[in-house]
Amino acid sequence: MFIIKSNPLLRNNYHFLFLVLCLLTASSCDDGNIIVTTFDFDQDTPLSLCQQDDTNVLYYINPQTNEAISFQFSQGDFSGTFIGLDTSLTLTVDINSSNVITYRKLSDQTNGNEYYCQQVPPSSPQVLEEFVSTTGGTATLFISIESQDDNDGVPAELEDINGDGNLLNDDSDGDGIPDFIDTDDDNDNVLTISEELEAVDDNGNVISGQYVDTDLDGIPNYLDADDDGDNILTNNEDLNYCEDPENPALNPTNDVNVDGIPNYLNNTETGSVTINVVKRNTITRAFITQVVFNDITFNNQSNAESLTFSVFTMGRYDTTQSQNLPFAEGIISEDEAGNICQ
Ligand SMILES: [Ca+2]
Ligand SMILES: [Ca+2]
Ligand SMILES: [Ca+2]
Ligand SMILES: [Ca+2]
Repeated sequence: MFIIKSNPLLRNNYHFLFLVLCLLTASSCDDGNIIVTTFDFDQDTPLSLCQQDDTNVLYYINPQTNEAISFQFSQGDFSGTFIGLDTSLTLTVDINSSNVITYRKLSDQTNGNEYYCQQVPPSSPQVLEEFVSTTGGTATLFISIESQDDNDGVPAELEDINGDGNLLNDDSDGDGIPDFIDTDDDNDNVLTISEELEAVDDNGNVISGQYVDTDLDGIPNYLDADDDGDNILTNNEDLNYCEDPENPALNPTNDVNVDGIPNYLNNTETGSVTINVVKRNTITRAFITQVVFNDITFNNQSNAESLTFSVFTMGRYDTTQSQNLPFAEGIISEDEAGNICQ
C-alpha cells in the first residue's frame, strides 16, 4: 500500500515521512481504512493559473489519482513573467493565512479550471481528504525565460557576432538590446526580417549564409545603418514618414520614387529628414515559474495528522507573453515619443 518511487531524488520526501508516521502509529497503518496520501508532484507537474483581483491560484489535478494541489497567494502583479533583459526573477512568498497551500484527494475526476476558477467551487467531486498549510515556511517562485527569439530570419547562432557562445553580449547597434532579440539590428527602422534577404549569385542562386549588401561595404543591409552608402542614414531617408496615413510612420521601405526603389537603397536619392525615434522592439518570450515550498507543515482537516516538508516541489507554470523590450537610455521608441507627426 505504500508506493516507493524508483527515483526518490526527484520526488517529495513524503514517503519517508509517511513511513515514519506509520511506524509511530503502526496500528492505524495496516487496518486498510486510511487513505494513503501520495503527494505525487515534482518539478514537471504542469500547473495552471487562475487570477481574481489580487489573488492568484496555481493548481494541478492529477487525472489518474484525483489528487489536487493548489497554492493561493496574494501578489497583485504576478503573471509568471517579467520585463527587461534579466534572465530570471525570484519571488519569495510567506506561507500564512492569506497564502495557503491546499492538498485534496477528490472522489472523482474534475476539470481543474472549473474546480478552481469559479467564485463558488463546485460541490462535486467530494473532498475525501484535505491537508491545509499552517502559518510558517515560504514559497519560492523562480521565474526564468525558457525561450525567446526575435524571429527576424537570422538564426540566433548567427547573431552571436563575436562567436563567444554568449548571445547577450552582442549588440550591433548599441541600443541596449542584444542582436538575437533585436528585431531591428541596425536601428534604421527597417526591420531585420525585411533586410536579411540572402544574397544571390549571377545565376540567381541563393548564396547560403550571405546576406544582401547593397552598397558592397562588407556590412550586410540588416546591420548597416546606411544601406546605400550615400552618407544619409537609412532612418533619415524616410522622407514621407508622416505624409501617408495609409502607411505607418517610421518605415523607410515605403518611401519610393518613380524607379520603384526606396530612397534608402538608392544612392542617387539623398534627401534627408531628421528622425530620432525608433520602432518598438516586440518579441514573444516563453517563461517557466518553478514553485517550491520550504519548511511547510500541512494539517489534515479531519484528524490530528500533520506532515512537515523541508522541501516540497509543487511544479511548473508555463506561459508566453509578447513584450516590448526596453531600449538603453537615450534611445526614444515610438511608444515613448507619442505622436511623432505633431
Ligand atoms: Ca541592438
Ligand atoms: Ca536580430
Ligand atoms: Ca534594420
Ligand atoms: Ca543611405
